Amino acid sequence: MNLGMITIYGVHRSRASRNIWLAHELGIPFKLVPVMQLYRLKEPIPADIVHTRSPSFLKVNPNGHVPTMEDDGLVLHESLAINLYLAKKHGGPLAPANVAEDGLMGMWSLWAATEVEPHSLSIAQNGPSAAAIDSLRGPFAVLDEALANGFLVGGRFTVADMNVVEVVRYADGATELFKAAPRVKVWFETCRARPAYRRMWDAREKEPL
Ligand SMILES: N[C@@H](CCC(=O)N[C@@H](CS)C(=O)NCC(=O)O)C(=O)O
Repeated sequence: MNLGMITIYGVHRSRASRNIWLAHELGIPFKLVPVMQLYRLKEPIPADIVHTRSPSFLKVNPNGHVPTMEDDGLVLHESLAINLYLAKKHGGPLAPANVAEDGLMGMWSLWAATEVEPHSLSIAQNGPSAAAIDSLRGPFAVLDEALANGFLVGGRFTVADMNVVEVVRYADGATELFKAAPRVKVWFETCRARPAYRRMWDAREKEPL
């Protein structure tokens, strides 16, 4: 098994944060190649800035999105899939212990991407609209119920929690959702208090807006 250094394309202020958090949790080295979201840049764009529509980056990810990860010739897009891959590759408590846990971790990751992210992203980008909050009441109730054992899978902190926390985070501004889901609130704070998360977040805060 190759355990060499992986490359992550993106910046801390992007969904690459999910992969950087996991790399810190796993204690694996990585090279971060800065690729900025095009929509964050003002014209004229300096020639030395690589962004999501730069021809050099489109060769790596024709979707024109970050993050992308490279590991010994394997190129993966999709932040949540990258996390599932890295967790499984490196094993340990963050990874599924068996096929059933693998199924659950995949389920929660897809649930976050489809049931939560469209609405939580709308809150992050446009503020907590009534429509976005209403759309998230159901998913937050489901999540609250699922957290009866403290974490989503196997009663321990895993990559499933990381993937869902990172998507729920976009709804952080909708405090009423967290008030109505006390287990979600505790779990969210517990996961974000982890040293690996703080390390990612501190670096993120240092990046220019
Ligand atoms: N589903 C993808 C979404 C990737 C995505 O939309 N990334 C944003 C940054 S967080 C991006 O690259 N936006 C720049 C653009 O669309 O030009 C994932 O989870 O990796």
